[in-house]
Amino acid sequence: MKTLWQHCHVATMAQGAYSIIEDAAIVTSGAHIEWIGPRGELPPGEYPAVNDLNGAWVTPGLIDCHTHTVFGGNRSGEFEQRLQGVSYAEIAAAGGGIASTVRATRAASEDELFASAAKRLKSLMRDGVTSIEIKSGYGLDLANERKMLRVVRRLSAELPVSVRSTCLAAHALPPEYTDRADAYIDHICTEMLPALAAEGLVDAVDAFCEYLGFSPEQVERVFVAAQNLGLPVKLHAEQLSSLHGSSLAARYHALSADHLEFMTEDDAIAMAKSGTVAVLLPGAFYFLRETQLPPMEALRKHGVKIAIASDLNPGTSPALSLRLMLNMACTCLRMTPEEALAGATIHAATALGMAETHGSLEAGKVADFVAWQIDRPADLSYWLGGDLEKRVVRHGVETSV
Ligand code: DI6
Ligand code: FE
Repeated sequence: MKTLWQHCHVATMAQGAYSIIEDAAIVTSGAHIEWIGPRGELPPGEYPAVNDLNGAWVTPGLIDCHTHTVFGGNRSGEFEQRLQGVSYAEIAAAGGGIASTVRATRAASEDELFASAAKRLKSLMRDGVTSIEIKSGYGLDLANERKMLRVVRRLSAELPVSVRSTCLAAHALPPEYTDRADAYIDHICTEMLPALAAEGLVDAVDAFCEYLGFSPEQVERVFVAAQNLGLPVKLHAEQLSSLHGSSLAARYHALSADHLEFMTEDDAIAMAKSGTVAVLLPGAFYFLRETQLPPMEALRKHGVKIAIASDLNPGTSPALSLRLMLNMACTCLRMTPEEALAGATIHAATALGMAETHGSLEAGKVADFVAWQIDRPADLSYWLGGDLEKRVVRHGVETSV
């Protein structure tokens, strides 16, 4: 059915800029945008349904392109301990840190993981998110990675949001493989990835390239295995040190390299050449009180597309609002509100390999958009969280969570 949406202004985000249409009209047909432009140029025709958007600013539905939404337990107790002076090393030695989330995730049933993840996902959705990426990586064995990825698929089936699943089995070394990282990588490449891919649970493959995680050589083996299965790759790179994981990601035409505080200009050049998106994660930057900024000028100079995501995870970014991340992108990473919004729409779509259909408001694309009762697009990165008045349309249909 054809629907007309009018009495609005639109920031289409085409080509990564606001690309504003004032006094706009949008015609949707089923799940797609059939026409979008100035209302005065609306093609004559029958519009069986007409929606008055009351002067709203319409943007593409927000896209959170890097999250770890599914996990057991949480680490607010460790947060409190750290602020009382207990060091991260002491917490880790007592079995805390990522190992505690792995234990809690393994102990949780699929239903329990679904219930807790759905609450977090709904919080992001109430903030205008219509597409999201969710990683595994707290199971670290076949059965538990499968359990996490099944929860990801179920979230997609049961909530009005498009979900991409990423297998992050190479996130940390499971206790069964202490001091045997290469053997764990073998297990990922020969057993886990082929099985999970065959079950249709994996849209992309990620790894944690860091001295605390896996070496570039180990990551490369995971990338080769992913490519043999026809799966695109992405990478956690240069978060804590410079191992040139982002250049490695570029060599494998990764969809994105993420974090990137310690990347070099040469890494930026390699990413620009391969079209690999730089996903910056201001929540983790803030929560870890990081002081090393990603090389913003090098990224801009070489034309690397920059996306912004929540990195929602229990250890380093317990972030339940993508709009708050836009604010942090501006205040902490010195981005402009326009760059930040492009980072959570069109460039986030590119980071998920879905920019053909999502991320900007153009004829032919999927009709996922948010009509915000705001004064101007910069409001989206100006307000610190809160619940902005809005209407959310997904696949051409108004939704609520
Ligand atoms: N980088 C991070 O910041 C998170 N994972 C990663 O690869 C941390 C995950 C955690 O601490 O639970
Ligand atoms: Fe992450």
